[in-house]
Amino acid sequence: MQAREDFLLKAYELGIIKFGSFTLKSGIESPFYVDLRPLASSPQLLKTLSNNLLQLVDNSKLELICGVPYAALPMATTMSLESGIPLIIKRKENKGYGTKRMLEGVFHDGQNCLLVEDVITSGKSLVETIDEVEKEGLVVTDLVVVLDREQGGIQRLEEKGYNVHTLFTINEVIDILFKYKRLDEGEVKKIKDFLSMPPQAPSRKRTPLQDKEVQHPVGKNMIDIALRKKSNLIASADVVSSLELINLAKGIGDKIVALKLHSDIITDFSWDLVTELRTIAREKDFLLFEDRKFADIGNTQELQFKQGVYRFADWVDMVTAHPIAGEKSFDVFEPTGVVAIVEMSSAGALTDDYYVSKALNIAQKSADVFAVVAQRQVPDDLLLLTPGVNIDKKGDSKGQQYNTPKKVFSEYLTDFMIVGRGIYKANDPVAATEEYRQQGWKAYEDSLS
Ligand code: 6AU
Repeated sequence: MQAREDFLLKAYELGIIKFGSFTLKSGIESPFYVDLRPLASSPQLLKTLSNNLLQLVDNSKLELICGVPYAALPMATTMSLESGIPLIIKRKENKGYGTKRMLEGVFHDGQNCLLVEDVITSGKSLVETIDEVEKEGLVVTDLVVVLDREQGGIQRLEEKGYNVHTLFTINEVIDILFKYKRLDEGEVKKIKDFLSMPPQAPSRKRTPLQDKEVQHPVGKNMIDIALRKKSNLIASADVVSSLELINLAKGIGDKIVALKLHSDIITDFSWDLVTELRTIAREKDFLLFEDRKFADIGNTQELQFKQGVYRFADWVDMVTAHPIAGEKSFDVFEPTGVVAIVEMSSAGALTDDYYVSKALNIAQKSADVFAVVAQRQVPDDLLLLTPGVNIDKKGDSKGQQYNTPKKVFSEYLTDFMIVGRGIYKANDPVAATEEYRQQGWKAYEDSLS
């Protein structure tokens, strides 16, 4: 066996490439998913890889090495240690204080810097990185890349005059894995068919709410309310007293589809509150949505849902739950509708493409899940609920990230937006609710054509 093949098989055992069905950030369904970060867990493989990458270029002209964050950072560090060429570190974001530099380390204008990247797809993000490095006065002539997904990235960079050296192409990887029986013929065909077609984003056409194939009664009810009220707004009532909650529910109830609660933040939670909320919900025609984000094994979730102080099972129409504990953990909520959290809105959330694909698979298999919370287009048999929506703000100081109603309805094809502080912190929450209702419904209608 060649050294390259040996390296690849060992890396494969570490889990750097997975086969199945993965929804990428672009919305494209890919039969494989590559993540080279596990390589850092094997010092020996990392060293072998780094030496192989060094051999791809003429080291004599190189003065600096820089890895594109994050997967390539350990590779670049190892290459620096092995070759004696100094490392510089590129930030992902400007830290906003101090030196405000995008590059850290000792360097001066005109030095030649080798860029290291794990995977190249379209090459777009590498072009941006090169730009940032060049803006700091460095010269980039060469790049080394571990895996080329063969989707036009190399050509894009070569057209701009850069030399790109790659260790493997995805087709080579598939051939080697087939040769050593890690993949069967059917899998290879599926992947090669995918690779030979130009990558295509899924249909951007939205299914109107009345045509959605949602089976769950709570999901159907949500759609009916939305059409009756011309509203796709879920208000997140993250207030901490019963009085505030009741006043909010009475004031905005006729403009919303659901009132989302975090019962455990209400200091004076009581059964009187529950009774009053149910009465207002009936009068104003909205659903009660507990955002409990269950995340435990089925048995514990069942106790948390049916027992304790809140006894959600007795009074809420819908609840959120993480699919982290697997499909069976959802079996305890019936007849309450379940909204699976498959992707979070906050910066640095662990819900990457791989997690989202697996979470969507679980959500689609469960009869009790009728909707998901996510920041991307999802399969049409699920309703998409998107939080992180605010007309005036881009985010908060604790990681929340906001989009506008227009963006979530036109780009993610969201069915319902969730708005918290944009409403309950507004000077006039009733007027703010009306503004969000109008903007949300218009953005939805515009996205139908
Ligand atoms: O508009 P905000 O930022 O004031 O509030 C957003 C609401 C909060 C969060 O707990 C919730 O939406 N949320 C969720 C949900 C609904 O599950 C998931 C998520 O990824 N981000 C998020 O903000 O009550």
